[in-house]
Amino acid sequence: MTKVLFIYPSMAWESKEIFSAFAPPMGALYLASVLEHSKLDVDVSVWDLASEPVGRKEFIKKILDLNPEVVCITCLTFNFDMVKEVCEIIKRELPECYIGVGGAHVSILPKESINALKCDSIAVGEGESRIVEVVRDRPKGIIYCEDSDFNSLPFPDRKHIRSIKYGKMFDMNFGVDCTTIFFSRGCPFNCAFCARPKKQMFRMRKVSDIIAELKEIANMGYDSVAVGDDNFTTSTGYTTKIAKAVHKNKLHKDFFFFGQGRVDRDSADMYYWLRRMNVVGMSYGIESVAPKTLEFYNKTHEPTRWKEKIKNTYKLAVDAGIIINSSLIAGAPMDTKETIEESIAFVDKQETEGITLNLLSYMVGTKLWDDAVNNGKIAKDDYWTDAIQTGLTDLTPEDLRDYQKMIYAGLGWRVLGRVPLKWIKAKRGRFLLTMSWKAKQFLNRSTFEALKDRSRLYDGFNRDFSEMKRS
Ligand code: B12
Ligand code: SF4
Repeated sequence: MTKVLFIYPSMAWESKEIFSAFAPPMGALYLASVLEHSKLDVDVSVWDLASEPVGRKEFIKKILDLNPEVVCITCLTFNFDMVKEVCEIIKRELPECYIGVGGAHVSILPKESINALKCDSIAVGEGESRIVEVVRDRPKGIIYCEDSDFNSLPFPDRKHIRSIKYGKMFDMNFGVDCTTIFFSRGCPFNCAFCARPKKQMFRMRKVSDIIAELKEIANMGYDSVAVGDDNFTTSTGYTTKIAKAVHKNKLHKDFFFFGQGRVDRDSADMYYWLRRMNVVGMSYGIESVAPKTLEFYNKTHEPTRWKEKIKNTYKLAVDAGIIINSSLIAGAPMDTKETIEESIAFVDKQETEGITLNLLSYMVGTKLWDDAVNNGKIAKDDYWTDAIQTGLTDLTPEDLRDYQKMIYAGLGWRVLGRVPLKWIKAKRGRFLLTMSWKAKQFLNRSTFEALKDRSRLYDGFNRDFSEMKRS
């Protein structure tokens, strides 16, 4: 029997991040399941180190105890340094062990990654079509994978991470036992800041498979499901079909659903069914309301109609009882204090419960990063930086701190304010109340100052902007 270990590394040893135990490592769970359904005789383990962080010593002890023959690691740009160290430790402690690495970062930079990581192979793209070969034949070098046929994949094997309570943020669980499901893969849009590998096509699944997977999830005892799709509402017809099927199969009684959506998908029929499906929370990538900034981000081909789209969609979401998070980005070269404040004020006025304001990242694989490298603003080997560091914005760290204080101040009460009395007695009402109470408690005891201590996440949430210097 071949011992295979999947590792999803965190950003640093022993680090609890804002998103520790937020979502399971779905890539590893899909690949584990493909191996378990194959003819190979395998003993599979999955370590989600982002959710259950370990120290170096503990990691070495654990891996020596397990003594795997094959280790498969998921590498993103933000955990690259950890992946490198994990590879070094394994090669030193278990020289015979084969190391395969996949994930968004190595798919974007395969050659550079294989040299830097000194692993045995790098998989470019979705690994399901090649994982059996990787474990059986242990090929060396770069392996190119086909986009997976979603309808022929076994369901991801959640038993490996069943003991972890996902759905946490800021190390705080909102009283849910959550897992992730994918209804689609890929995204048909092409935002200039988006760092996913570009070749993956948008693919949908058979609705009957989705229902079967949800039934499996219900039998495992989960009470909430986050839809992991890049955009849950990309195809309104398909999403409506899923929502109807969930309702017909009474699965809306088993779960709260969450997802990420686009505001240019404002179908009243879809939102009617999302309500019946029991979707309670949606996060929307708004980025900005300023047309020039939206153009720079290539967010929409109708930037002047973006505000109207936000209004329409938020009205539908509010009527459907959905909690809304608005995700904004600050730091485009044409952003001014006025445009950022206008964006915050605009979404606030549309009854959004949460606002996340991220400082614009420049990440390898994005158009923005390519342009900035070509213009000499970023070094070719600086794979992840931000607008302030590049000097491509007039914003200062102090401005960002002010905006974030402004945003966090209102969050808890906004949620509480939206719980309609008629829901208070229902399961849904209790959930919203718990969530709002916890958010309020959290905000009482930890101000922005404390947030940054709770996390090492390198983004607008918790960055200590006052320590940043402009280059
Ligand atoms: C869920 C999610 C999160 C969650 C949880 C992460 C988790 N546990 O998976 C949270 C909220 C924590 C998160 C945070 C961030 N995320 Co995120 N996230 C995602 C998202 C939407 C889904 C991940 C997923 O489950 N994918 C589905 C599985 C099936 O795909 P996969 O993991 O890529 O695995 C496949 C292949 O890569 C390959 N593979 C993977 N490993 C291996 C190993 C071997 C050996 C082989 C053969 C193949 C292989 O096969 C797998 C099966 O097909 C992706 C977008 C996406 N669609 O992937 C972004 C994504 C991974 N995130 C991204 C970013 C930038 C971030 C943030 C930095 C955003 C921010 N500014 O705050 C933060 C980082 C903070 C942190 N410390 O974690 C980028 C990463 C880009 C990059 N170049 O690395 C992505 C691609 C989004 C994007 N469009 O830009 N994220
Ligand atoms: S940011 Fe979201 S909508 Fe834009 S291309 Fe990336 S996944 Fe698609």
